Amino acid sequence: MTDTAALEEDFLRIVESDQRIEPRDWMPAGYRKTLIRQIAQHAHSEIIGMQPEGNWLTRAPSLRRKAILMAKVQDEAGHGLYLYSAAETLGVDRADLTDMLIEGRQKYSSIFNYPALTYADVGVIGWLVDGAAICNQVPLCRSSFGPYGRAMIRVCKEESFHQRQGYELLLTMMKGTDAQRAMVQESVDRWWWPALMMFGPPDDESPNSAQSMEWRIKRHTNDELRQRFVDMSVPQAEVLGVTFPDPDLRWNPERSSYDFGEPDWDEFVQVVKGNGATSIERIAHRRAAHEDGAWVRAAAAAFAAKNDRGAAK
Ligand code: BYC
Repeated sequence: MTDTAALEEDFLRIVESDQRIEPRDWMPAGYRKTLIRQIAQHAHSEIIGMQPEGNWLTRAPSLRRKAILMAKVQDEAGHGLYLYSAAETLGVDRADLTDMLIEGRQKYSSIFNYPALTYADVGVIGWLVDGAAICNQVPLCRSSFGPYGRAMIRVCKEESFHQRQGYELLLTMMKGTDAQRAMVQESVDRWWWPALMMFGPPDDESPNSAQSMEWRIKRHTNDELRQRFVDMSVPQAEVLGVTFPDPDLRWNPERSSYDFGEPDWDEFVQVVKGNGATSIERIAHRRAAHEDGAWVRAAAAAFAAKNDRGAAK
């Protein structure tokens, strides 16, 4: 057996016995590449994901709502940072990943290319977008790559709080006026299908799923998680008193699950290609924030260099 074959065998034994691969362990080049792609895309999503809600910080309807929203948006920044750190353990540099994002060479979640038009959107993003994220990310806590799985544990705890704050905001609005109830329903109508698209393309069009599942980076297919999310969300919508904009949505007693319609996959492809309603604005905003922060990075580097010189004396 060649050295590489022995290493590969050892790697698969670790993965298949549900132990963790750590940064210094040998790993196939494809495993490293897939993880960098997925973790970087995930980190970028957390950072770009601050924008739709961050947009409402100055217009929150009360001090209480403003404090909650500020905490949530800051949490998303934290998630981005844990994830960039996890990616760095694979030998990439966060600065390079940021460059790839702002140059359009790496993706971020399709969901953040839709605008947040009303304050109900803040609630619906918490309920459905963070809800979909939790559904997707809880299994990632058992991902075979140690730093990613461990980052996900903390992220999921915080996302659960985000989901509940969104639902609580919507429950409050639904107990309000007819106009507030209509605002919630209109928001649900806009976000439902994009939330379903967060899980990625259907299984038969998902090029990465099979290999990622074999390596236990992913634990479920895109369609399995989408179904789980639909089943979880319908009873919550009933309690809230809203409906989902899908005429094909109905309980299927044979499968003990809800049947549901097909998302518009052409729209998904367009959004992922950068043709979403807010795609240009999101990247332009991220680029401007990065450029505005150049002096902070330069000052931090100068400070660190000065300390290093002091330590060397
Ligand atoms: N949007 O083979 P597939 C949050 C890409 S942030 C854009 O199925 P995979 C939050 C995919 O990358 C939550 N692109 O891929 C933050 C691949 O591209 P390549 C973000 C998508 O990786 C702030 C191609 O399509 N969560 O919660 O096996 C405020 C083929 O897809 C999308 C994560 O990032 C998409 N929706 O599975 C509030 C979770 N879907 O090969 C909330 C971690 C697919 O051309 N990521 N693509 O580069 C994952 O679990 C997996 O990467 C996915 C896709 C399930 C998303």
